[in-house]
Amino acid sequence: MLLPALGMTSEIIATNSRKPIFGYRAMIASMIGIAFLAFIVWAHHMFVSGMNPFLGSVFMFLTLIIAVPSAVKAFNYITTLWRGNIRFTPAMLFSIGLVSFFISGGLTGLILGNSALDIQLHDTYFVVAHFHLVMGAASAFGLLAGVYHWFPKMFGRMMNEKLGYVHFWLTFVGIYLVFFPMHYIGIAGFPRRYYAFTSYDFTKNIFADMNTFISIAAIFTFAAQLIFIWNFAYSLFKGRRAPQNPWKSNTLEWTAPVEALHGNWPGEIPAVYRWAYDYSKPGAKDDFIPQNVPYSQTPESNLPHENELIALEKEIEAQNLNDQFKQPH
Ligand code: HEM
Ligand code: HEM
Ligand SMILES: [Cu+2]
Repeated sequence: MLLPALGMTSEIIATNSRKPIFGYRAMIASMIGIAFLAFIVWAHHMFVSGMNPFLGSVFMFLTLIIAVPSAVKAFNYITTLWRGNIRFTPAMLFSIGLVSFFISGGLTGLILGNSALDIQLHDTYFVVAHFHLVMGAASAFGLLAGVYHWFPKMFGRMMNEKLGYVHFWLTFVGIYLVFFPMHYIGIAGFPRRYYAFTSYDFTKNIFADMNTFISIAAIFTFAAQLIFIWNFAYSLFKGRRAPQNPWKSNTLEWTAPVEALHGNWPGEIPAVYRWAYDYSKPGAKDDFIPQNVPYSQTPESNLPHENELIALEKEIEAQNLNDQFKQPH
């Protein structure tokens, strides 16, 4: 659930920091690492199932290794922001929010991953807090960031920024108010999956206030989503017309017209000459160079090895590889 959200976040944070994503290769390796390790950690949900404690320690080890690629990603997001020329668009705020939830939810994953601690915490609200932050909140923020970022691409209109900011702050604060207190009641021993906490003596008085607080915060957070729904619906019909490339992004989707044409582009399919992260390149005229701009057009900012690629570009153009993709209209 989280990996697609992290992909969108990588794109949005780089674009709005006006910087290449920090550690591009490490980011990809971490994604693959997380995807792979995810297959061999399942028994961390079974520490108290009566399994052999030695097997538990093996799964504890495998589980805790996942913290390494996770931390690489978290640090690289922060390092991408570092000294960037940051644009706090609503999509950017939601992406940064995702990183915040990913860190706070991931840290409790480390705690739960220790079988000795999990014996105490399993089936308590500490777990509910953990997975809502890392799965519920972080993935939802990735989705929302994606909608704010690509809305102009999808519908040709801009969403209202001010409503986006209000929506972000209410949701961001709201989610922490809902899920953070769950850590405390979880550590205090409050169990999950009880349909009514008022029916048991050990939960009746001790945790009631905190639970009431969580419920109120949840209603408040849900209510804040109405702002988003309104903004979405209103902007769909009445939003300001979007410019071709509103976030000054490098990626190819922003070169296609808004109307969904057969084959997406009216004429030739654009060729990709460079990676997606030529933001704030030293010497360049603008702080972004879209991927369909050949190196031969940017002599002022090319690195030596990129200059060598110009010869290759000519070769490709000569062969006109685009021909085979040409669509009749
Ligand atoms: C640093 C990475 C993570 C670690 C070390 C970790 C570890 C754990 C552990 C040990 C548990 C079991 C707790 C228990 O039931 O006693 C757990 C529960 C859970 N985790 Fe994570 N987690 C991590 C990241 C994630 C991510 C990225 C997601 C989803 C996007 C996720 C979703 C869940 C869910 C849904 C549960 C509860 C399952 C259930 O019992 O209903 N976790 N986590
Ligand atoms: C404001 C939004 C949300 C609130 C207030 C909320 C609240 C809760 C609460 C209180 C529980 C625990 C029930 C119990 O153990 O007695 C729960 C369980 C759960 N929630 Fe959420 N949730 C929200 C959003 C989400 C989202 C977005 C996801 C997934 C992406 C999610 C996935 C789950 C899962 C997997 C469980 C465990 C169900 C089980 O115990 O079998 N929740 N939720
Ligand atoms: Cu798990």
